[in-house]
Amino acid sequence: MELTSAEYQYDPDNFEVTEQMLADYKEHGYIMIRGFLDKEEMTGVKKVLEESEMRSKYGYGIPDGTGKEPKFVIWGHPGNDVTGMIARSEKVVNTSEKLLGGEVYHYHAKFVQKDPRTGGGLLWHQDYGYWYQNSILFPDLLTAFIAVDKCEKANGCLQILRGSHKCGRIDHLPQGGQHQADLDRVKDIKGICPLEYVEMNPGDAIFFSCNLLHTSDTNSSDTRRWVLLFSYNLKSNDALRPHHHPQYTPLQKVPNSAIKECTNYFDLSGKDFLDPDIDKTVKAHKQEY
Ligand SMILES: O=C(O)CCC(=O)C(=O)O
Repeated sequence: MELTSAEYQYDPDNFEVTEQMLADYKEHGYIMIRGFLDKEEMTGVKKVLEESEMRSKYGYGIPDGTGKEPKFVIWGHPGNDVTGMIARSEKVVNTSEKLLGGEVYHYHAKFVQKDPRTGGGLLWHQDYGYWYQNSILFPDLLTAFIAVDKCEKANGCLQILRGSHKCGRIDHLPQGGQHQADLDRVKDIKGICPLEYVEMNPGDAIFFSCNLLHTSDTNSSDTRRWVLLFSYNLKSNDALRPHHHPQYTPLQKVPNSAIKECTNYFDLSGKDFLDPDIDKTVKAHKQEY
């Protein structure tokens, strides 16, 4: 895939957030880092997702209002399995700290599964559109969205409105089990902020602002689309009140090498999986995975 502006290639021997990356994040609301996780790292991630009890025990759908639903697993703390090492790795955490400008904590992580042909979509939204309800006062959060599978138009890749984070938080209304941004407003913003289909290879990562408008379509292809999202909040922006995601908890950072060294694929203790019944911001559909 060709690199465009706000896109970078990960170099394991020499990676740092540059002034240009910071400027791109500020201007466009995201930066894309191709090859952020390599094949060996992704093999460990896939082993957790494919072989542990995570999906069968903690997964549920969140309907998109069209009769379809993407499936989710959401957890509060990183834990010590391979996905936890990624969440705590210097490359993910330091990048988030540089982009947000201070110490961050792990707000929560998500696994999103869109099954071939049946997987539902994500409605247009800003993450801060609903995180706002959790007594978080400033939009000082971001998400590192990592492709587990190849993400293309046909299987419902991420779509963003470049630069839309600058509009500030816009109104959201419940739709299906999700929250949807005011579509008249989204239409107006689309006239100014270009729509981009964010096609990704496994291991690519996009770091995006919690006010960036984004969506993704249903999966109309024969291939699955799995992704991982790690969200971080500034310590200084801690939620004022306890809610269904963690408040400030110091992150135990690990060196990047810990991702490959980790052989824990099955002990998911310490992750604090979210029971969707206590999540006041979505309506989940519990089902057999
Ligand atoms: O999986 C996707 O395409 C987007 C996920 C997302 O936007 C979310 O979970 O808030």
